[in-house]
Amino acid sequence: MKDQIGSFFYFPSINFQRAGGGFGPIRINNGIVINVPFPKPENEFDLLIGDWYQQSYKDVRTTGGMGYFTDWLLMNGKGPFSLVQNYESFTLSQGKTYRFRISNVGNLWSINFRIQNHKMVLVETEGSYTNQITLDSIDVHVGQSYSVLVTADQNASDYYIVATPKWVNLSNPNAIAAIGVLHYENSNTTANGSLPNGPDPFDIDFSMCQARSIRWNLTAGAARPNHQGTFNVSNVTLSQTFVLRGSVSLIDDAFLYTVNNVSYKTPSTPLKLADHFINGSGVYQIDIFPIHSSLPAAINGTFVVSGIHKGWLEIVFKNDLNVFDSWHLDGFGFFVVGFGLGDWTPEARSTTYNFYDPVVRSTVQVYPGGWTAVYVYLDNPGMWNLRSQNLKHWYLGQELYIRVYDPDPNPIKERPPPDNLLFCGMSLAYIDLILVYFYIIYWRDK
Ligand SMILES: [Cu+2]
Repeated sequence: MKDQIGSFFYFPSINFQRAGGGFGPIRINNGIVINVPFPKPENEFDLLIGDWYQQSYKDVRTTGGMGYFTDWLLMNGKGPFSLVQNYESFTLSQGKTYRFRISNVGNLWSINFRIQNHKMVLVETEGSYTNQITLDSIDVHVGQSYSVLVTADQNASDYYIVATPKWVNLSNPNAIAAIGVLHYENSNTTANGSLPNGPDPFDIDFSMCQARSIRWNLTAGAARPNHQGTFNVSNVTLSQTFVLRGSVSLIDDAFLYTVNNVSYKTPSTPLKLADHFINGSGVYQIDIFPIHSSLPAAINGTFVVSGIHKGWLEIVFKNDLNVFDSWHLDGFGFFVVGFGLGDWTPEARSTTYNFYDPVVRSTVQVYPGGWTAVYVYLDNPGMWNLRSQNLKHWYLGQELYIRVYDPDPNPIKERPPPDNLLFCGMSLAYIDLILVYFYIIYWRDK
């Protein structure tokens, strides 16, 4: 937890289980010697919001979500105020300020979040303190988390807390909103009036403009004793650039999601073991897939690429799809330097990038038909997963691995495999047999 103060959530990474409700919040707090760049809130609330399949996730995963549509938005697992009795509700004292940690735990949909009659002050995203901007509403893409401060500065009453889907064609997006209630402790009035409207769900300019305004607070304290801004990208030299295009293709009669026309194929031997014991041989071949362009035709493949240890990597994510995408890299934060629509060209570095105070975060959105550029400092040796956080895209192959190799065998940097490793992959029945065998030997010798 050394470098990542802030708001996150956890979920199982296999078998589509996130869609079955397998998730929960994580709060990582500052050490007491580090100053937080805002006064201590009266209380903190976790708000996990996401789209929800009506059907069992086990049914949905048989096609990886193809042919299925999410049709609800839930707030902390609860249905909307207007339809259910057990809706989500938070109690506030008049005049006090609260921290809401909002995560999009959904499968496919980006959301817009807002609170009736209340402003929000953005303070944190996924382990970084942001410049504090005041917002009427905020877009939260799949896998992302934000902290906002909300002050109970209105008349004693109850107010709607609302999230609506973006980029979903509905005549009335409010009709399927996630709706919770902000309850003033001294209120006798139920939430009323019309739901607060968000921006047009198809207004990319609004969303991108807001995304660009979310910047790193350079003077805020970090997990380390020095402040966040002491480590930034204004003077770095790139060692590598990847240009990764997320798309979808027909491969062997099935629709699969791809990166540069490669749909990830999970090998039966874990990559890390194959790397450690047999140099990948027979399991994967490193650096055989293109990292600047796409293969001429889509294929399945175990996509593993080299990352240069302690080098700066630029990744440009391109989104071929007509939906929002979001990308996540395990093991590192993204310095989010730029967003754009249409084609990315190297000139974007001088015309569009923000080198001064890009926010550092774990998950970044890519607009439909657009691109997003990030910088990553590869100071963490390992075999790291880079993936679409959109569950359908990820499950159907939109991922790859970056192998960051450090020849120094210092176990503090990377722990060696455990001694009982060979039991991995062995069936439980077989392990039981071995135990029975030792049990018999034990009694025979007695
Ligand atoms: Cu991760």
